[in-house]
Amino acid sequence: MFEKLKGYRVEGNKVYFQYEGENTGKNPCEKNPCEKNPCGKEPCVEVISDSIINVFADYNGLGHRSRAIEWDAQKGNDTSENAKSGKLETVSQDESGVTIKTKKLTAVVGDNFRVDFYDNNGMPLSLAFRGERKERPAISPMMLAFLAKEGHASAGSILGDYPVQEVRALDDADCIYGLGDKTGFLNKRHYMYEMWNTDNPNPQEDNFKALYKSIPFMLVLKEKGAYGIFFDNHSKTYFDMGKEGEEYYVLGAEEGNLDYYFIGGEGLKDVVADYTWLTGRAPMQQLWTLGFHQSRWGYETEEEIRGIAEGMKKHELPCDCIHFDIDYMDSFKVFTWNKETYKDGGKVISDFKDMGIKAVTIIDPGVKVEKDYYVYEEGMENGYFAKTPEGEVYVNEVWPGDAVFPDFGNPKVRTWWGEKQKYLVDLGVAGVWNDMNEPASFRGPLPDDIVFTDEDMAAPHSQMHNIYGHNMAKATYEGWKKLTGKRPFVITRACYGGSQKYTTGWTGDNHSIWAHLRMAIPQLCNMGLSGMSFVGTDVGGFGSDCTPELFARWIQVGCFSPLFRDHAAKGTRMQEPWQFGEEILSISRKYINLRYELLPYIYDLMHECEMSGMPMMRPLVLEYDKDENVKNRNDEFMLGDRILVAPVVEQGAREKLVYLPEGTWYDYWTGEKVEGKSSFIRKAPLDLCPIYVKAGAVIPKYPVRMHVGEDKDDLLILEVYPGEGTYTHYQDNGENFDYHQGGFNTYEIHNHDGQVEVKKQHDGYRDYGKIEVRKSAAFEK
Ligand code: MIG
Repeated sequence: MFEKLKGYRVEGNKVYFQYEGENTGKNPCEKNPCEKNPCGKEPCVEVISDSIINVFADYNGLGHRSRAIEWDAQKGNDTSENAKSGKLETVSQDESGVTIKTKKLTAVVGDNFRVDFYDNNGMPLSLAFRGERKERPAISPMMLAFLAKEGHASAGSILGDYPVQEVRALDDADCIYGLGDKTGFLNKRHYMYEMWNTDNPNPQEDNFKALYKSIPFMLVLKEKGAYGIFFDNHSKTYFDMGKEGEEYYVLGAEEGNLDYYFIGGEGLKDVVADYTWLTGRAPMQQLWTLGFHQSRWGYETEEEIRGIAEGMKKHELPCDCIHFDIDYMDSFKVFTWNKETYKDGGKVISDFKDMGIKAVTIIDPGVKVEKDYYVYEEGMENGYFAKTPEGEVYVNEVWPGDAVFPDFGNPKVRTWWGEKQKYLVDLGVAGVWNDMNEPASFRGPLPDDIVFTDEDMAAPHSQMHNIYGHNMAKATYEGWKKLTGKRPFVITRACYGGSQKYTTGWTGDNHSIWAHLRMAIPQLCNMGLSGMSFVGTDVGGFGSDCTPELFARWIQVGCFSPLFRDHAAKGTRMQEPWQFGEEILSISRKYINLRYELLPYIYDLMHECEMSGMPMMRPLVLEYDKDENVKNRNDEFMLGDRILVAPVVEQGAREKLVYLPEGTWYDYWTGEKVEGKSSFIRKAPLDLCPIYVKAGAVIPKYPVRMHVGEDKDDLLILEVYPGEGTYTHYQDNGENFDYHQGGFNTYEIHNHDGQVEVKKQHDGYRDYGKIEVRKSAAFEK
């Protein structure tokens, strides 16, 4: 379509290009005929910051319609770096094309709208692919039909050539990370994925192409340098990460625009910082959200769920939250309470509150079709539900039976949905868990042409699907913020790039199988690299029956996952920590206690995430991206930059092969010193998860408590390790937005081999009752 480059013009930070053949060839927008700007006339390269460049071809004539980048919403949430904005420094043209320079990057735009990116030393970061694409052997229609008989439906997929596409070169050493919530391993190279929010309850395998969330963002770690590409097209997109051919990857879509952000950096951290600057950073949550959460689908009565709270106390298990799954609703109608089985909602919740336990309730999008049901009636009166192309309200089936789907892309619907939250707020609920918002449906998927609203215009389901959960979470977040003034706690199953501004997430319906415990590590780490820092898996596994050993090992991973929630499906083996006998109960207590000790450390990481975008839970490669040994490491992870966790994720294993990157480390349990860049075997009986702490570290801790609000003399413990180190500790009220107005303290802490100096840096909140320095076991060795 774009052939020979004819010319260009500069407008501020944008450069527009004129091509021969602009209006010829394949029309990428057959689905939505072009009006204003046919076939990407005058594609554009725009400098967003010194290290971010947008590449854009306006195929549908609608301009950028990003739902991930919302500069206004992003203001309050990232402070220091908001000032950063780039400038186009120079534009020049020679035979290779038009060269655009910023302070950090060079883009060269040539024929066929090929864009190459270099750092400012002339080192190529990412080049358009120029070779021949590989065609795989075609299969005859007859053979295809034959194969389909045994269920090989996807056999015979041939070369993926998409109306909207970008094909870029891969170097041999390149590793690919990110892509949000995907199955499989940390490094996504050689695999193929789709971005289409999908509820598929089958046990997820490495070869699944899509799960509930679509975050079309990839990071490429090169032998030297790193970059990211955010393909901001929220229709169904395809990410062939070197499956079709070894030397290139393909980003494709059937509709929407070619609209991607290139982020260049020296290392992965630069790319994560820039991506989260571009799409917004996960803000601080309330402190209690970092506590332990207990949940289950199928606590059928008020007595049963009360028994869970009592069980926590009886077994001396710290707990901050119990989740109310769909069982609490009247006939699965959202914003109602089942008075028969769950009695007086306000009473249970306030009794829980007296025990120091918060309630989070599930809310699905599907609204039951029922005359006189207020949510349905209000929505019908105002035209708030999605419609068929013929203008009828669209009905499909979900939990309540026939249900209709709120049109969350309409700002009025979001406001309404936000106001509906008052029902929960008034009951004393502390947060909302959004499920089924892919949206999922029982009578087949929603057809592509169901009509939704995209802010100020109608848009089909095919374009609104991937941002449905995002918009629902946004509505929920904004409603809670207005109603409570506190940091809204929203957990979502489906989302899109940028959703981290509004919501935390969990990975949906995993199973109680070892493969899924193993998968949890790369899955959560890649979500963190994709902006979603506050995430967790269902500890113990959702579907299938958990075993005592699996539970013990899973709680050891959950302990370090940002969202630490035990959850299981109706009909599976009971899965509270006391269901597996004394040994497993005491292992659970040990790790839940450890979690409560680590709260101030994890809280610091949550603050760091809001400031810099760095995820709380991280793959080793984020910290050590020059270390070949960690580029494909799936079975270890880090919590921040100084705690390394090497959990056992194999059934029967009582040893773990541990790798530590460069530097000096200390065994958390024994204090033993280990030099990094080495592998060794650590004994790991069932009650032991190998943990290593970096030399010079200061780890802020709290005394164990039964819930975060419990008074423990307001004591902060600074656990120190041999070596030299500095650390910044952050403290605020853990609840509202006062910290955006300076209501916080920071402490700069210097550790000189156990001699500790604490200096208050920012003084905007009350002091701790007491700060105590404790030397870790490493000093005794
Ligand atoms: O189709 O609300 O992923 O966590 O317990 C099942 C019942 C619907 C799916 C969620 C799961 C939740 C369950 N839900």
